[in-house]
Amino acid sequence: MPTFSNPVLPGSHPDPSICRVGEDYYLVTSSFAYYPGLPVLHSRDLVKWRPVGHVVDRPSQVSLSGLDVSDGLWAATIRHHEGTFYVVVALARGRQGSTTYLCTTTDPAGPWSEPVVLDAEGIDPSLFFDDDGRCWFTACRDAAEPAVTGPGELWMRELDLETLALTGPTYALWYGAMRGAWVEAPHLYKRDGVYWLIAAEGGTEHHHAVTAARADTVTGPYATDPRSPLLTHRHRGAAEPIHNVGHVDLVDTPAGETWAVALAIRPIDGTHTLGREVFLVPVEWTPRGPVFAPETGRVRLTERLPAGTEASQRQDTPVRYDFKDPSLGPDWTSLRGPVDDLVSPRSDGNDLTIRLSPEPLTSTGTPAFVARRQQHVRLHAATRIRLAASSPTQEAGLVVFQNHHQHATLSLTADTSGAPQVVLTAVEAGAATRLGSVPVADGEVVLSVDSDEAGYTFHVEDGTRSTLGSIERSFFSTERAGGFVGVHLGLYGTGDSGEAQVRWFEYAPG
Ligand code: 6LW
Repeated sequence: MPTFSNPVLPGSHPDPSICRVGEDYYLVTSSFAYYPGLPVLHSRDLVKWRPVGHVVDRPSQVSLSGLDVSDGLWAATIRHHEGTFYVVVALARGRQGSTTYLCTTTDPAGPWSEPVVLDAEGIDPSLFFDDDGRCWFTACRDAAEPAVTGPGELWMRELDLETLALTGPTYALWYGAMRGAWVEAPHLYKRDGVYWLIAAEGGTEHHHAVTAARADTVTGPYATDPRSPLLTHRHRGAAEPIHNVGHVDLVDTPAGETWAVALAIRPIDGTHTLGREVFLVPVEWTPRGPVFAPETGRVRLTERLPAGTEASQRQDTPVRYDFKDPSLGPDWTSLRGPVDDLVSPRSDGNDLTIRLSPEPLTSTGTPAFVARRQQHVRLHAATRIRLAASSPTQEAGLVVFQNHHQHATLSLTADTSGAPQVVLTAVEAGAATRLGSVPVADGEVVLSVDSDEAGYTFHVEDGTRSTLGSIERSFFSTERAGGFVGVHLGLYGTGDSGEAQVRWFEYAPG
């Protein structure tokens, strides 16, 4: 039987939402404080995905400034109705709560509209278009009753498609099957006349689970599907390679199958660094409701291909970015806003210029920083860079970035006498520790990092190769750093003045 490999989107791509138009699937994932925000990916077979754009690609749309890396754009839902694509998303601002936005477009590659603010409380908004063309908005919010931890109530209001405003009464739909905590990620589907409210419960970590309720009318009452949880790996032991399964969205294929996209992680010795990834799970609709992974009851690393698709596999090939194009391309992101004035390919097609900026990586502003997701635990990343630094306050180089409080830099800089050197620094909980340094020759150096299950080892090559040190893999894990994101690998420059030139950046899965 032809198979594919899960995850279909490795690396930090949490909270997937999917829709289909004809033969085309579109998927969005959370992007937090990374910019541009809300990547939109396209596929014809559910297995191979290509980034086509972002919902948020202009600073006028939303402000991410001042946010922690794991705040920002959370858990969007994408839907298509009569030629228009709709995305609803919550912008989380830590203790200051969240704002819900709606963006629309006729072309998912963009541009998407300026966002409309919806008068909606809570997170994880979703939309459901009923057969009569009415649109129903759902989300989760804190419940007054019963007392639970985190969001505990799924609620609904109609969305007026003319005014793009919520209208009419608010319906409290459901408090979850487990009534424990964090009933979230609601999506509504209709099958054979029955409305199915499918949600996540237990929180996005080990206890994550998919649960469901059903109703005969869209506004309820909803009754818990007693088979809940319908999908979870929380009962599976340490030998299970995939954990924290939940937050599903369902899509029907032209061949008549249903598949779910789910988030899950691949921990190693109890910690994960790549973030929450997208897994594809077969679903069968039965008279009793949806059955996830009907043959095995679990999400698998190797799964059968969707019916009607040709042999398909995600690509795990090395990439070398040589910055010949005027734009960096879809793999790269910055923090909280555009960095065109700080990090840009040179107009002559040679090199990427990084203008050093005083904004440190530990700030909640927009440092001179660009990065791409780490999508493979085993990996070699390298960059060829030059910087005429005259003091230790000028630095540029490679960064392994978990968040603004937790990262490591391998920087080309100068010592106090102005002689060039390369320094390895680990930042944990915002405090920096220098792990190693080595003098280097004037001119270009190659900075590199090798990552595997044990850790990250940092090298410099200036004619002679030196190893500056290693950091254990769990240092960069979500378990240690907290938050919701996976590691990004990138380039940065800090200082009051100066420019670094980057000849290339290489990402090679090993
Ligand atoms: C998201 C919520 C969650 O809004 O984490 O999966 C939040 N669980 O559904 C951020 O990704």
